[in-house]
Amino acid sequence: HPTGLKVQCQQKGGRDSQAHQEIMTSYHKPDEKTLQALRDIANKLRINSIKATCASNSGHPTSCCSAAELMSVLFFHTMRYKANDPGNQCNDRFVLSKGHAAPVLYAAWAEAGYVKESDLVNLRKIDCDLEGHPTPKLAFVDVATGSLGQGLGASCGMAYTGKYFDKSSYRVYCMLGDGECSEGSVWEAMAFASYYKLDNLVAIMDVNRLGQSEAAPLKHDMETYRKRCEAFGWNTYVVDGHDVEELCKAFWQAQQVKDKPTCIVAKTFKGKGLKNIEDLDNWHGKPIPKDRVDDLLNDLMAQIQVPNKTLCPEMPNDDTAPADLSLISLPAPPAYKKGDKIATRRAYGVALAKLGQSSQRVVALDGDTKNSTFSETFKKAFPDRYIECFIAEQNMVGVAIGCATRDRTVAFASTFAAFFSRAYDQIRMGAISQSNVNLVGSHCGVSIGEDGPSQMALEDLAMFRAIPTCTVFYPCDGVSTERAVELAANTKGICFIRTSRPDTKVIYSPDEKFELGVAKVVRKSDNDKVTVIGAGVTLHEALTAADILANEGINIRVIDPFTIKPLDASTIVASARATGGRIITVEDHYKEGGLGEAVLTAVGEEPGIVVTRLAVSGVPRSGKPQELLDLFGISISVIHVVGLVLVKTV
Ligand SMILES: Cc1ncc(C[n+]2csc(CCOP(=O)(O)OP(=O)(O)O)c2C)c(N)n1
Ligand SMILES: *[C@@H]1O[C@H](CO)[C@@H](O)[C@H](O)[C@H]1NC(C)=O
Ligand SMILES: *[C@@H]1O[C@H](CO)[C@@H](O)[C@H](O)[C@H]1NC(C)=O
Repeated sequence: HPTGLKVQCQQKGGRDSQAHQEIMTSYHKPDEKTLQALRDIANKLRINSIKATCASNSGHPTSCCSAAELMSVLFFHTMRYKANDPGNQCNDRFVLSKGHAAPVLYAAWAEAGYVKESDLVNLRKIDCDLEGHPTPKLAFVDVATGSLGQGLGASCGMAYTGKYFDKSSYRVYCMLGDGECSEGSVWEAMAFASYYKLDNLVAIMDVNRLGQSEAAPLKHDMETYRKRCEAFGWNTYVVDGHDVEELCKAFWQAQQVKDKPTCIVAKTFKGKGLKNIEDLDNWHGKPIPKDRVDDLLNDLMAQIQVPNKTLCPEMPNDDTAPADLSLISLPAPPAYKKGDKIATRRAYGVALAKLGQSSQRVVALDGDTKNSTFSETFKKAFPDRYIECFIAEQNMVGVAIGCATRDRTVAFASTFAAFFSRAYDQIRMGAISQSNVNLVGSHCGVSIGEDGPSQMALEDLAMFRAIPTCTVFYPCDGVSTERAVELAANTKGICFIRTSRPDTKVIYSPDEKFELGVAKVVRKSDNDKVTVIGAGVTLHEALTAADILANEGINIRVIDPFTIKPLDASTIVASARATGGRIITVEDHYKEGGLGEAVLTAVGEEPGIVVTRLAVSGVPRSGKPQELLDLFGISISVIHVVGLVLVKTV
């Protein structure tokens, strides 16, 4: 809904219009009136950024001012988009990676007519979606930014999707700060973009010399920026970031370049246009003091030559159809028989390849572990829908989130579950971004065996449980894995699927139905003495322990939670009540934040239930999987003994 269309401007036709074709073949300098209008808009953006941050008495006006000409030229000369439909799939994308400059983004959308200009002063207020940093609560924001270093990875995902999946003409623009460029994730994305020849991607580095507490390391050393960008395979232009004509030309040139992404390295000044503030230390994140604001606003207004002139962005090509992501289901039920043995990681690959048959929009990513996670099964079936991200997990998660924006794809990114920990900031931001990305972590726990603790995920359940939008699947066999993958494809928010390395027995029949938050009671009698809750490999340990105990005349109940979040509290509580209030949890994860703590939370307000937790404690080591399960107290024998003790002590 266009909230603030102030001066209705008539947007012109798309890129393939005849007038535009002519422009495309050779560069024409914009006429002086247009250039002046772009300068004027830049100053209007400054004015509105200052007014908004003064009204909220917080925010980053000087970070906005360095980017004002860049934003003006991008939004009112270079980018093609429907100003009254910012989320349209045909539009060029813009990612403000330096998210703290949000006020200048909001001011640009006010200038474009989408945001009401009078709303800008509600910046950062509890009842206004113009938050301190951009989030997709706003239709013109695809990914949340503000944790620096993440915008370019997501932009790579959008550009990859535009070029290779949508095969459309929309382009992706990403603005970074120079301080931000110390983040390694920026350079992971730089390497990815050139490797995949993302010529529809433009990065803009706003090199205003300063960071937060001091200057950025390279200051205004533009040649070093150029060399770094070129070394990473980018077409690079070093420009004066306050010269609108130079910017128009550089962005135009970027559109002509084939097979390379372009980086515009813009030399700017922080606080540009603000007397006694411009290019000075100690102004990061500070609103303009009240006693100086009128003077500074007057200075800026005096620069504006044609106050009421608006420029209309050009319309995009209508060459991107909406994608249908509704109900993606397995083309056939799981093909496993009870008693078959298959690792859940291997079943993941089979499941994803099957889903790929159902929808062209299912895509997979991996970080050079595809023959361990079995995403290679999908790659073999659909090579064009597989993105190798190499060993750069932060970037892989960012790219996957980018691929999933605007509902263009259903993305599944896999690696060893342990290595998602280094992308935790991207995952956390993915929740703020309302991302529907699916993450699949193999090689969980000590049951991976010989490779040792560096490869074992023992924190991942805690990590993903803490993500507010996240569903956590922990399947135990081939059938439940296949259903987990199918459910994840259709579940909003972030989904995490935890898969295991060892082969495990298939315990469900192919027609078994699975739902989020619905546990399976897999072993039950009328006189069960204890409820044991296991998941993945430990569910199978629990089942064998149940057999042994049954031979000794003691029946126990065994529960497979299927999803750890949401957790089926009612089944757990009912089972505990039926088994004398006794629960044993057993998990291949550290004690903190895993299955046991999830169960404790579920029964926390229930009187008379006692939870005994078996989990990995301390740093593990190499060994055989079964030896490690024994050593860390999560194997059959330990469940057996603890079960006996609990029953005998009553
Ligand atoms: C990952 C991360 N670390 C630290 C911060 C805190 N922070 C916000 S802005 C900023 C300085 C950014 O400098 P630069 O990228 O040059 O942007 P500028 O404001 O100068 O345009 C810092 C350190 C953050 N937001 N994210
Ligand atoms: C033009 O802009 C000025 C200054 O912002 C404003 O006072 C005036 O009302 C505007 N005129 C029109 C016709 O919109
Ligand atoms: C993965 O593939 C490589 C190359 O074919 C091979 O050397 C390696 O052993 C494989 N790894 C696994 C875990 O299968």
